[in-house]
Amino acid sequence: ESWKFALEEIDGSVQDAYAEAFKKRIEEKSGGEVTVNIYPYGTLGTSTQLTELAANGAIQFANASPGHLGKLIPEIQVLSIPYLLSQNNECNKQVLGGSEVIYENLDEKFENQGLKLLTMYPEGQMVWTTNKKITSPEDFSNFKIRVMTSPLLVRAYEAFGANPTPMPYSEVYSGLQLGQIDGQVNPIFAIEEMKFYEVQDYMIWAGQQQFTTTVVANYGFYDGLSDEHRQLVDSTVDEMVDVIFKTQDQYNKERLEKIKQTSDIEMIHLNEEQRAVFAERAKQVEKKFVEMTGDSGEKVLNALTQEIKSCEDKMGS
Ligand code: 6CS
Repeated sequence: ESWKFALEEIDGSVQDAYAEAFKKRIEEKSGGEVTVNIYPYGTLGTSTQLTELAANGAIQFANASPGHLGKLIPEIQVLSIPYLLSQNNECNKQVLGGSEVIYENLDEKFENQGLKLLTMYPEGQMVWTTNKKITSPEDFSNFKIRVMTSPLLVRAYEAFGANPTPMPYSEVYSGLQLGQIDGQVNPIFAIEEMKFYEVQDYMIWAGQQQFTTTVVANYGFYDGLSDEHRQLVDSTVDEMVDVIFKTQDQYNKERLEKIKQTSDIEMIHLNEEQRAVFAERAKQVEKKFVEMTGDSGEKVLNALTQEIKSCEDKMGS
């Protein structure tokens, strides 16, 4: 048996590290009975297209990031509300990797789209890269910032005072180079491997957002697995929670050093006061989210907020 796993990121990325480790485990544990083929970004299509392929069963597994999933599953955009996830990434890992409340609330939404939600994991703090120094919403005036294609992200960056432009990942580098956009936002490892830092002047930390992704399977495929194979998938997904958390942390640290060594891009960390101004604006985004998703979205929002808070209380952060 052969399973296809499609990525929204290129070779050497965090999603690639996940898929490689997943593949290795599945193939070993199944004694070679199952093989996994990995399709990095660029081989099968944009994020949106990969989700379609997984939903229609052309592929068995795919990464489907909330940043691109919002039109199909509006509730998943809860993960795109700025300043909602924890500053303590350990809590994000725990809640995204294991919270039954969150999965209970989201399972059905994915199933309705032909998808099985297998797992969610953080890939690192998202950093703005820009051609202009941005420290306040006023600085964002008339600033074209590329966002992923989920509708809530447009709302979020409007609330921050910018002109958001949704576009696929593959078009960002040329968009920056040609001046069609003035900036974009992504975790550090991606800024390095996609070379965005080469065509930008600033990297700006505002603490607003953790990049998160989901791994989905085709629903019919997952549902039709033998008990043995379902157990194989489920146990591997469980094991991967800690593995990928360490990897993303390491990749983001290493790649930041690489950027520092190879470029003179200016790095700016917004202070508490500057962040608070953006955080205040994020409250409008939370409202928009509830408007967009109604009761079901509000339930997910409340569950997530509570789970994060109780983790932070436990960890004393
Ligand atoms: O910005 C994007 O569209 C993409 N960024 C990352 C880090 N992963 C996948 C996503 O599609």
